[in-house]
Amino acid sequence: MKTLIVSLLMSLLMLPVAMAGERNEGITCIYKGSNVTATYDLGTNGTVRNRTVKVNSDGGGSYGCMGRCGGGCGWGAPSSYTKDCMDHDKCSLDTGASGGSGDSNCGDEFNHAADDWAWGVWRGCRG
Ligand SMILES: [Ca+2]
Repeated sequence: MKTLIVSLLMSLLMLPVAMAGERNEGITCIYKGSNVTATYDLGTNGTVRNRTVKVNSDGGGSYGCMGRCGGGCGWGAPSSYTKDCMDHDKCSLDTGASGGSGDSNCGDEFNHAADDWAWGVWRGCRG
């Protein structure tokens, strides 16, 4: 019985990991000019895409600074470059996302990037 309860608890703990098509990678710094693999999924648990993107490259339109947290290239305030922000930028660029956390494809990536946006500079991820 005890084994059953333990394995049940284990599977409950593993559930969020197993469900995540794309995961929150904490605040992982990325650096301008380097190539990183942007990962996102369609929907919130859909087909995962991996795409190589050069950090700070110009994706066109409002995606002039790929991997930078916050909208576009900003207005001069310090911002950070992180993996989760790159995932969200690439997702948004490829799927034409809008609406931040409410976007059907990139809302989950947006939420994963929120801590990066808030704390990335403080954590030393200024690119
Ligand atoms: Ca997604």
